[in-house]
Amino acid sequence: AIAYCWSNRPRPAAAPTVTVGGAVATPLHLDVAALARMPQQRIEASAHDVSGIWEGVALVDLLRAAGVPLGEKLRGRNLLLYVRIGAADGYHVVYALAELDPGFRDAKAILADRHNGKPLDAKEGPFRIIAAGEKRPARWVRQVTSIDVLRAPSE
Ligand SMILES: Nc1nc2c(c(=O)[nH]1)N[C@H]1C(S)=C(S)[C@@H](COP(=O)(O)O)O[C@H]1N2
Ligand SMILES: [Mo]
Repeated sequence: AIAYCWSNRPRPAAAPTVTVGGAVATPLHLDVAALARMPQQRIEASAHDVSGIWEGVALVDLLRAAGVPLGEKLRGRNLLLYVRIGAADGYHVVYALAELDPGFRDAKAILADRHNGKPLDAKEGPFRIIAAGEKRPARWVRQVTSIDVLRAPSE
């Protein structure tokens, strides 16, 4: 006789992912392993009572991989593009695309998966945005699930 119900067996949860979508040429679904294959950046940052060293992938590298216009292509109507970061708790913030392009300004923003050398804990991670130059940590979104490129209306 079958001693257990197959569908009730415990199984590992799906690996957490971040999606890069919206007005992109190539939507992406990234897990920790996919992010680990990309160039890694490190930001030491502090804003109010949030501080430490975070490591992860530059947002601009994720956006480039998704085919978002950057560098010389970030002009005219493309300056209406913005990047909305969404989190598991429903929190959302935006960065203008130009804020994230080092061809435009000193921009250092990462999708971090490590804080002070360890994977992010459940409250913070597994993925968090950390941007250098912020005086308040309100856009350091914890528990990131989505990165969407959108265009503000021009009137
Ligand atoms: N997902 C998510 N991220 C968030 C917030 C939030 O409510 N949800 N609050 C922001 C604000 S307003 C602050 S001050 C910092 C607080 O960071 P901490 O929780 O690491 O102290 O997280 C930011 N990131
Ligand atoms: Mo805050």
